[in-house]
Amino acid sequence: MILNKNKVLGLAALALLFSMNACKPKNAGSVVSGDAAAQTYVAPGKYDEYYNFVSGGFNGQVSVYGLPSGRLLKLIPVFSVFPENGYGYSEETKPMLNTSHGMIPWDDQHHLDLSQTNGEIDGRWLFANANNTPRVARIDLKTFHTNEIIELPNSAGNHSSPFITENTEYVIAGTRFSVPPDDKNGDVPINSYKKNFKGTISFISVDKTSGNMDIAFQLQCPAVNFDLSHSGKGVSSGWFFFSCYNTEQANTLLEVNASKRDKDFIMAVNWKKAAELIKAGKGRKQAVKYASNRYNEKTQTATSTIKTQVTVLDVKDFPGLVYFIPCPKSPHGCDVDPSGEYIVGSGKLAALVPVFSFSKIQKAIASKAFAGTYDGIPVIKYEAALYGEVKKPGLGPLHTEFDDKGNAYTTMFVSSEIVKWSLKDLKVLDRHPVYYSPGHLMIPGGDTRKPTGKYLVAYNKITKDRFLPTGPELAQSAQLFDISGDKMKLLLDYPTIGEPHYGQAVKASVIRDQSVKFFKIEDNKNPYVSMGEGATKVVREGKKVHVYMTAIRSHLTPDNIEGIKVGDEVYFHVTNIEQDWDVPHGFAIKGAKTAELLILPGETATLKWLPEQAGMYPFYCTDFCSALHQEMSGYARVSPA
Ligand code: CUK
Ligand code: CUA
Repeated sequence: MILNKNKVLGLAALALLFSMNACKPKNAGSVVSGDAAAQTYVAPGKYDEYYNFVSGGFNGQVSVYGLPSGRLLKLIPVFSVFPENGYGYSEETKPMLNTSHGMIPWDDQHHLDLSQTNGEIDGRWLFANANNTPRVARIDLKTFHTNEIIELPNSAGNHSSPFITENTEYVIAGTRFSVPPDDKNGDVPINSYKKNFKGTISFISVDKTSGNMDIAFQLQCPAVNFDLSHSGKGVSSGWFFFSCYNTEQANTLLEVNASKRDKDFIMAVNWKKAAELIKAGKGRKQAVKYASNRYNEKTQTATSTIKTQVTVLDVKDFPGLVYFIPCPKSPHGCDVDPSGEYIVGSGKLAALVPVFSFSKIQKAIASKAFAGTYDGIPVIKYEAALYGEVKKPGLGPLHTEFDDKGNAYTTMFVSSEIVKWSLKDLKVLDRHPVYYSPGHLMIPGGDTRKPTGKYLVAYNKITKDRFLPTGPELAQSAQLFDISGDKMKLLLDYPTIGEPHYGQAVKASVIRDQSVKFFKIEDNKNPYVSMGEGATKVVREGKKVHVYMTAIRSHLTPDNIEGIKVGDEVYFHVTNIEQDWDVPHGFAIKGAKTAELLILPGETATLKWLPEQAGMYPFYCTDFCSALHQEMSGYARVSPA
């Protein structure tokens, strides 16, 4: 890396603009009044009104909160191993984290989208992206289990993902880093970017009944960075919109290279047309390698399959498929209003928020109001697509959501505030400081056809001086606002887990009553299930020792195991034969280099153990499950080989 003096100065200026503490709100100490407490108080024994799913960022998980209380309900392990319940450690769940690079125990999780029917949240599934090793996960909202993870070839930095179409026809994922396609030699000079690198958008189909995902097709695009996206809806049904930065196609993203253009792009994709072209056989087959991992709730076992082909459409070969719309400057958020008519681009280095009109875009296409082409793709004239600009909204606009009254709310990262503005006349109506530097915000249903208008949550990057200090590392935070009146009202601060990027929320009633309380033991098709204590056994197959074990209050059966030798591979297949809600049992054994198991009623989970030294190894239940929990233990004897 070679820096000249101008580049260093340019970088310093950018760093200053984005320095997290540059703009601390003036009334940083503001206190909310007593009725805010009443509005967020959920009495003991009462349920919250909303489920709120929040991305975990660099912890790779998804957390579930209740709103308006801000109470943490659960952490759903998705892309990272979770020693607390053995996710990624148990034999049943290990395949979920398989990729074409082998097993990966971590990722960076940014965005969530709830499945929709007719543009409304239907409460079936939650989709989550992994940024680092590109993947999309599907979480089943009956069990809150990660049921599927699919890897994305031709991608790197799966950031513009996973945003879904109105009827969950597709989960859509745009690559943040353009890379040489997987079937080309990727071992090329980095500065051959313009020649060898490509941007890719994946269309992942979702089976209407099972939810099973597969890559339906991919669009090969110019080498820009896709940052965020949202589906068209209503009038813009069948279209998808992506924010693109680094339209300079610079191979070093130092500010002088990647942010020198005054405008980058929103890319509009006619996905219905793309699907028709694929159906008509216009795609080309490309050799790739990607993992498709599914967890089967019946066999309670995950399997991983490596797939070897995708169908690709080169967008430049199909006129009418995609268009670029200039958007100032390094756009981040790309949000579509409930009617589908307005597309909001948030240029994080711009001092305005451009709002594009879908009907004007259609007219511009029909009348060829183009300002040239970009890598063979028509660029619509800015003015021809523009509905208007929100002037002086604040500094560092990032993300926008919508309420049910025609208002939009945009986060201002640099000036640390939420700005409410009217979609009709683009006038700023209200602004409220947040503490500090908000990334995304979320209104329940705020990216769907039917937003609610009661709450808004800001997800902030900086919390210093808001909570008790905990050393150099502080939790990031969420702030709950009441948006039912003309002015936003701050109700509650609460810490989050990992880095919250995006969130989703839905009325609790949509999900609550479908929740599985326990698994029926007679439905358990795990090949290593023990249907009762009488079915437990220890079976040796060469070096493998299978311990079929049951757990029920308050014993593990068998609890004395002899005959294990150093060098054996021991598999503890533990079945929790309880048939009641909320009675998990745990399983851990001394010296195990994996994790514990947490086994839910009716479930079987397997811990693999490789004893390396002769000796006596106690094992026990880790979850205080009854008055005799401490008695729920046993011994495994290991003899020399
Ligand atoms: S990004 Cu995190 S603040 Cu990954 Cu959606 Cu904008
Ligand atoms: Cu089972 Cu403690």
